[in-house]
Amino acid sequence: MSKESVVVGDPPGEWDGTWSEDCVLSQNNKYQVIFEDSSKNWAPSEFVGKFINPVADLDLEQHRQFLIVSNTSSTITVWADWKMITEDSPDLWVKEEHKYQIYDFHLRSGSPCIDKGTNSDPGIPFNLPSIDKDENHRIWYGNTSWTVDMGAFEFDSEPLAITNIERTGDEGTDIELTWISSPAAGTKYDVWYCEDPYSSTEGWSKLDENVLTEGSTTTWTDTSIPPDPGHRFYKVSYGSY
Ligand SMILES: [Ca+2]
Repeated sequence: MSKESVVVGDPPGEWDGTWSEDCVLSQNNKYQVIFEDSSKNWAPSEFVGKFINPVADLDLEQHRQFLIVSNTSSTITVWADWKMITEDSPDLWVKEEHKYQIYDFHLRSGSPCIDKGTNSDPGIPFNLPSIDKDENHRIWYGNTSWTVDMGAFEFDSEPLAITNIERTGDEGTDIELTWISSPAAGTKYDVWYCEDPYSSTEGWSKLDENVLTEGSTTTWTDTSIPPDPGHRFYKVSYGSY
């Protein structure tokens, strides 16, 4: 990922600061650690999914970044190994007065990384996933074409979501599904159903696979419904490119 594209244009110092307390182990999850800067008044949850280097003054190369799970007005909770950031690394133990920096790796409008990837899978070890790190479509229109972006997040992309379900066919027995899809050539989807998504014994059954995209939405019809179907729940997942 181009460092320039995610750093240039960031309001300088907007999210930087200095901890007011030593970090503490979360009481709710032993793999979460909480930091506090009592001088801040952040919006709750505004940093969820972003990354933080909690010792930016010591780790200038920014190796040490943690995924932010949640935040309150003055605290930030991250996924972290408590032992690693305290006992195993006493020099890097996050204490009061350490400085931190928060990073957002989502591309900004105008980033040179938008639509500059390669849709054709470059192969191992860089297999193109079906979704980005936000679980949105991996290939989406940025500003020039339906081309994958560089980096972990696809700019302006949308999640895969079923937008319409309706009965069709002469007997009204077929069910037509429509979902948000990517028009990128070769994008494929799998269609699933189950009768009780909350059942502990029944799983999802695949109705069809590798359904080719039809554009910005894709429609597929379930003609397999028995005379007395009861309930039927649907989901669509990403097939492959
Ligand atoms: Ca794109």
